[in-house]
Amino acid sequence: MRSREEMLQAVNYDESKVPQYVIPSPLQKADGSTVRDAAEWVNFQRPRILELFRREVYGASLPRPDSCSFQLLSCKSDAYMGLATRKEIRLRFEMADGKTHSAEMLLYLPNQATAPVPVFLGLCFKGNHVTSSEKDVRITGQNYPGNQDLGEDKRGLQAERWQFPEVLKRGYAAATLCYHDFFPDHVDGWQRSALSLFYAQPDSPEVRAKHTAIGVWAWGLSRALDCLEAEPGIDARRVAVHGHSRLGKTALWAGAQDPRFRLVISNDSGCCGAALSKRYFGENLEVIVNVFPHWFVTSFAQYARREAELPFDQNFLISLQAPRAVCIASASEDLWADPRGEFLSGAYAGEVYRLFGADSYSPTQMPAPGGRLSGLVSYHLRAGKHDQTGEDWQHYLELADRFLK
Ligand code: GTR
Repeated sequence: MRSREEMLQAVNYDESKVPQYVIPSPLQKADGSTVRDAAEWVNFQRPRILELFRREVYGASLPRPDSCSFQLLSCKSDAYMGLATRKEIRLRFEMADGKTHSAEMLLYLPNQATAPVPVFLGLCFKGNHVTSSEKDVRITGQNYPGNQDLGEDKRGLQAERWQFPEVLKRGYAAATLCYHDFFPDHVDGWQRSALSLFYAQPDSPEVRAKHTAIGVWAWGLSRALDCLEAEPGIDARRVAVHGHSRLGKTALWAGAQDPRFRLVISNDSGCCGAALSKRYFGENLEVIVNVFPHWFVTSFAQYARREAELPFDQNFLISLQAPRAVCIASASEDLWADPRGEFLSGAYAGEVYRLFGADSYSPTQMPAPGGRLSGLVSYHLRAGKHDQTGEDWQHYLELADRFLK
């Protein structure tokens, strides 16, 4: 095995060194024939591709726990100077044998609403208190042992990434939970993860072969949606799921498994998110499976440095969102995430959208920095670095106005 330094030195940032590659078609069936229509896609091919990703990449889907309860921890009717009502809700999961696990949601509902509203749901990195500029949000994310990053002094640090006041003014609710609540993002996070509901030994080779952190985070998004369905102020048929970077990968996997998500947003999700693996540009499979082994089923490591042998690529993951709206966002300086590879997977998902009478953009239409392509499959390239900013949100809100209202 190569050392980490050798692996990082081998990372390719040169477009002229992208290998010749063939992008597999999600429409091609195992017998070599091609899916002909939307019914065959929905009933035959889509379930097979989902199963492929479960087995090869993100792990088995988890069921609902035996019971879930939603406990209101706080309610503030004049959040953001009267713009919103803020709720903090504990999601408590319980199994018949008594095992429990919980997570905490931060939810803002726009006060101007006269009817149930659509909602943006996303997991956050450092705790709910880091997403909001309000100083009295409960500190969450402490399920990540020893993380000094999650304290009082980090309040509001990533509020820019969430744009709550703007989202609320536009008539949307916004919800978040910390991803560590579901699976602490660490190679040894298994024991404290929600997998403990389902397994006596979550940290065993058998469980690692079958489940992943990304899978558990995606499960958490679906459980959060269960909670939003119980919330009278929310119209749970109009939900956007979004995520940045590793949580963008997670949003795509959540959208693939749970069709209740009507708009699926991937921000700078990169390798094993929206980016095509076979381009071997920026982060590659060798790096990602070695640095983040808990994100993938154990056997996925077999494709490290063997991207050409993958029987699928990430255009399949985008295709699993069809015919719902999907937005792929890149940042021009975020070469680690391969903006062109992220763009192309959306283009190559077009053949599945076409079965539904929709379409994507073409592979030749890559916009310059600052440009956007807006449709059922949409893409934008923000000028700048790996991040999620107000500019990204302008496109998300425009798409939500179109597809969720
Ligand atoms: C990086 C990782 C990326 C991306 C990113 C993030 O270290 O290599 O795939 O997930 O972290 O989540 O910020």
